[in-house]
Amino acid sequence: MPYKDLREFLSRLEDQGELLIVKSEVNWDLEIGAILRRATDLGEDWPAVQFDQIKDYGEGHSLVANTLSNFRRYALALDLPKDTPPLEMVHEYKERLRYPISPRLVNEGPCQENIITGEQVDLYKFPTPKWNIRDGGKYFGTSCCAITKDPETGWTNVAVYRNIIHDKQHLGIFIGKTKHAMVMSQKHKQQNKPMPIAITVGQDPINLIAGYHNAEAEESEWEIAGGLRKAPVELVKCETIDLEVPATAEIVIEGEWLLNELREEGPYGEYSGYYGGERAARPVIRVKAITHRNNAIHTGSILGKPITETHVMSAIGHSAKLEQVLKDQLKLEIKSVYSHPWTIGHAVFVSARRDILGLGKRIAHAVWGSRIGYRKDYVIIVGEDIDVTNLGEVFWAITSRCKPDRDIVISPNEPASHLLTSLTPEDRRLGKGAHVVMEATFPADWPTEWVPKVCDWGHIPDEIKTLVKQRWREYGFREPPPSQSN
Ligand SMILES: Cc1cc2nc3c(=O)[nH]c(=O)nc-3n(C[C@H](O)[C@H](O)[C@H](O)COP(=O)(O)O)c2cc1C
Ligand SMILES: [Mn+2]
Repeated sequence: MPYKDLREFLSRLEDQGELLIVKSEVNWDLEIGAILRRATDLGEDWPAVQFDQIKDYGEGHSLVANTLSNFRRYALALDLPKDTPPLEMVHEYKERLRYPISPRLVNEGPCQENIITGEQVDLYKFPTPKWNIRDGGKYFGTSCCAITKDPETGWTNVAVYRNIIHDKQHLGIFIGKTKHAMVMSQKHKQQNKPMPIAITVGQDPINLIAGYHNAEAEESEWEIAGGLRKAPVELVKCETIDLEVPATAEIVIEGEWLLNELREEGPYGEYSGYYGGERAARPVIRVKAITHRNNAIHTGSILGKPITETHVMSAIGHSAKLEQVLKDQLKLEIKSVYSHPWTIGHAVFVSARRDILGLGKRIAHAVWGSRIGYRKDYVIIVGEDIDVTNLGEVFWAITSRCKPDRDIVISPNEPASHLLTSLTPEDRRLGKGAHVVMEATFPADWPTEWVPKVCDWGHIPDEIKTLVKQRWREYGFREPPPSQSN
């Protein structure tokens, strides 16, 4: 990897014109959030942003956001050329999943250049924005990794769960029932022991990608991070708890997840594009120590309406994991898998052969049977000729090949995310939703003569294609970019 930590990655972004450093003073109270929202809504051409002067904080307190919110920056994080098309990134990610690398324990790291313990701990010393107007408070952890250990097996989990600041020494945590740290916390509770938890803020982007990865139980995301960066993640031991954290993290919270305390948390502008996780009593972390690098860089992730960082991350990471399940593990005859960023990680488009009876349903059941796929509420099957990264082509396939009463099957009472906004509040609480499979391919049992012929550039005879391409400039057109000149 050409970068070893967040700082080197930021230099790389700057060299590539993918980072804007704002030197003017900005207000943590809604202004930073609004700047990032505008840059997000204006489209993918906008850079990641580093704020160096934040009101009430002064020198030496920077905050960076939107580092992975477009495909170019995601490609740079994977050390690929920045114009790598999404499906190539999916394949590369899936390939790297085959070679996990264990983390390496080192004696010291810059994340412990400063150590604050006991009464000195004050979460408000770090520039945490109030991101959105309806947020239930200041969210310290948005682009963060929570590290926990299973008390029975010693398995280490790494995942991104949001953290609100309750007071100087307490954070709240918002976490789904099936998430690994939640399962581990219940085991700690049974043993009547508060759960040690470390939260790192400001890290190598690969660690964030790995924290977002839907690893299986007993599988450590550190090994996946090692595979993705093709080198081990270097970890150091925490000062006050029995956990290890990345040596180059900017800020590390060392704490314990309390057994018998809940505090009101939420809502927050969520990845669904709406405020989500309405105010309710949720688990609390008591902060025992904060360690940080000199001039620590705080990172944040603005979510909300697509396309934000999580949508880019789900488009590549979820698609890679699903492709691994469908193609490599189950050997289903599929071409491509894509969870388009505008589907907020709740749909998957799969292109596959049309003529294998029952293949579409098998794909859907396989998706729903997997950990990564059980909340892919919409499985849409298209033919091999459809580009699954192109929403227009997918909708063309649906409207031209899918007969609703024949090709759409709805499965009620399926597990659903508690953030799914199409559900009633009661069903959200229960996690009760529905799934649908839409087969947007002409039926497998149709004889070939029934299958309509597509009328596009592809059906033009080769000699006429060659003639037209040769004379293209003579007609007065300019050459199309290489990616479109088939
Ligand atoms: C920026 C960002 C914020 C996230 N916030 C939360 C959250 O607050 N709660 C949650 O349960 N999952 C959240 N997630 C999703 C989890 O990180 C993801 O599902 C992860 O795979 C869970 O890991 P686990 O399987 O080890 O539990 C977030 C992801 C990202 C990228
Ligand atoms: Mn996990």
